[in-house]
Amino acid sequence: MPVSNSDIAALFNRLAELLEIEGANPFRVRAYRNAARVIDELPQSAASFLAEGKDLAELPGIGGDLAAKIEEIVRTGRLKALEAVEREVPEGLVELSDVPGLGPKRVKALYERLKIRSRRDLAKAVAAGKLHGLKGFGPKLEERIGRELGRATAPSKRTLLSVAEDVGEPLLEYLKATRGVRAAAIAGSYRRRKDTVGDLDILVACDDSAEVMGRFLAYDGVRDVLARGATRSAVVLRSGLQVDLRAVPEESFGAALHYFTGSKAHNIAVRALAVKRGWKLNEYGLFKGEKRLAGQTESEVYERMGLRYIEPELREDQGEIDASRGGTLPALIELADLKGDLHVHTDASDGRSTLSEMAAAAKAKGYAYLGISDHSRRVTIAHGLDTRRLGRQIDAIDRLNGRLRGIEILKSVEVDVLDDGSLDLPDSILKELDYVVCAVHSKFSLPLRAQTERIIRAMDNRYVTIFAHPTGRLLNERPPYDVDMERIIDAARQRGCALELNAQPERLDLMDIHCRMAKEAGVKIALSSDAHSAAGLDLMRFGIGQARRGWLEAGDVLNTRPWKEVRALLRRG
Ligand code: DGT
Ligand code: CA
Ligand code: CA
Repeated sequence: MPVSNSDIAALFNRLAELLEIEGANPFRVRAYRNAARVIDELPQSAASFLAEGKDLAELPGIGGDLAAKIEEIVRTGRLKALEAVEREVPEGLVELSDVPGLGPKRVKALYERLKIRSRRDLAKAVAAGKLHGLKGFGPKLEERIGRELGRATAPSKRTLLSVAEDVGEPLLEYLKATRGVRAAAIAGSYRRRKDTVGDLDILVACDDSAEVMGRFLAYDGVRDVLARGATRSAVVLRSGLQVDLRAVPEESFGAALHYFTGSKAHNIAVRALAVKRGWKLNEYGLFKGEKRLAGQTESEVYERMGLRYIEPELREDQGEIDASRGGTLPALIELADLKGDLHVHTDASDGRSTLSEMAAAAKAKGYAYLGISDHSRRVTIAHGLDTRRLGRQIDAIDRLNGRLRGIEILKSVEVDVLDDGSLDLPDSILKELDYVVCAVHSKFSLPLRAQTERIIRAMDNRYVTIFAHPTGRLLNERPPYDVDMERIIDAARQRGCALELNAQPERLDLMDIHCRMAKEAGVKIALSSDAHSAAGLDLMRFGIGQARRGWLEAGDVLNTRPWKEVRALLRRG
């Protein structure tokens, strides 16, 4: 993987932060911060910039010294200057500057005046009242720091659902193959198809729990055993993911599955309904006094409670219980509803499969159409298409369609939204396409209003029909850019644009809550794999999970329809 611009920016920002803690010359600190911003906003990757023989020193704010450092990072992935400073600054200080309310300047003051060099030192000093009267630390700030320190330390990373699936499904199969196991399932956030999971909660119904527990602890992928018991054990797998296993009798499996699927908020709300009737609901069953009313299956539990079955993806206490009682639950979209995919790449840009390989794979999945949306020219790292190359692709698709039976290949592009909201390709070529996907790949740090208006301006183009991965987030890597989704949804509605739900496991963008907002506004969703290879078409299942969490039904999603109907919906006035 080439070093990305955001990697380079992160190294410079960290260097600036450490230098500031060290009390370095403020101009130097600012120069590195500036460089980070310039690189971050560069419309092209620094790596390709260099590969084209261009001189980085010509960029604003980048002198010869910075240019050499950028080149070092691109070549080696490292920055020696940063490593040198990292050796000088006590480790705890860096961690301290992550405490909300404490920037590098305050960390430096704490270190110099009170010899505070870790979160622990700081917690002690706060408790002892040593921050009183320290210049720059008023009572409000002191209170805030105390509060922040009381919280758990830096949030640990959650595991992507796709990674949890890779690790969890083989383990589940292994447990299912144990003698005496009647049923087994992964519950928790995994079953609710959340984009990330904190840990896996596996449930088994079995005759002999000791046998299952023994086999679980002996699993090849186990790194540490955290707890072992007759009906409950917990381990950490080599991937770092924690797994809790619970064994229950078969007659309680449904109640336990309901309990451990959660969410906690959903459980509490359902249990309150039981209590209202004078019943008791827990992981063993639904009881009236000593009498078991239900428990073997989840459906039975819901039914006995007077509720229609609630799909796991909806169980967040976001109105699903009232909808269940009132008979207004959505009929959630399923994978089999999809008739095509509207956003995939080929090896013309950064995909790894050819046009005809992608077409064959889509046909094998039973799709009636496949939309090719390769990158446009400005995304140089992805070898984006200019007008001439896109024109050639259009001809190639026409020829391919002449040969293919049973599937139609659609002509599209993932056109880059430029800094001012104009598009990276002229209308003269966009109008030759079946539809146009647009997306943001740069200037992630624009303020809320400017970013929102930039995107709305892109949607103003009459050929744009789908706005892809609308918030730009990359799970565990990059937060969403600042954008007013309410305004974006409203603008999409006015212009007859659709919003994409990108099924890539690290994107899942739109997020669930925004899917629901879009649905309520009557804005259609394009559920797209954004596949970069033939195998990538299968990532669609993660998008389906997110769509279901967003209460989407087949009718809310464009590509559950035949292409003719999609085309009619996308046609702009
Ligand atoms: P995660 O692991 O952070 O992604 O989220 P979950 O939802 O998997 O949560 P987890 O692993 O802590 O617990 C699994 C399920 O167990 C949770 O969804 C609901 C249930 N549960 C856990 N603690 C409680 C509780 O205190 N009360 C109730 N009613 N249910 C609980
Ligand atoms: Ca969990
Ligand atoms: Ca758990």
